[in-house]
Amino acid sequence: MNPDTIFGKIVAGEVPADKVYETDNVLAFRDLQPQAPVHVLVIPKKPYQTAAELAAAEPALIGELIAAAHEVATAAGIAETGYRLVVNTGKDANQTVDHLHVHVIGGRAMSWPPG
Ligand code: DGP
Repeated sequence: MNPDTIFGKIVAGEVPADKVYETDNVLAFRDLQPQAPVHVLVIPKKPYQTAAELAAAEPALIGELIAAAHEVATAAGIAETGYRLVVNTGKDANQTVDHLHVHVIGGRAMSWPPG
């Protein structure tokens, strides 16, 4: 757990965010630096640092995050055209905020593999 991140402050309401989806356990808001027409971050409200940490503590919540990501994609109109879920984990993957976040990215064609 890492409660001292910018995303913890967004959950606490101390920093504003453009929220698009919220439940008791999950929050989704638009990324400040969008990489595609749709770019939303889906986070657990509890400040788990990684997906592995969350999976070990609350495995059902992983399912809630993925379901929330699909809700976000559906609401944004990209569920049919396709979208990418990305979880950057650790330094080499460029995780810059140590509060687990699932990127929901879509609205344009994307290449593979990522750089
Ligand atoms: P990552 O590299 O996977 O850790 O991505 C972190 C993302 O978080 C990055 O795309 C920019 C976004 N971000 C950082 N700070 C803020 C913020 O204060 N508000 C919002 N909405 N997004 C942020």
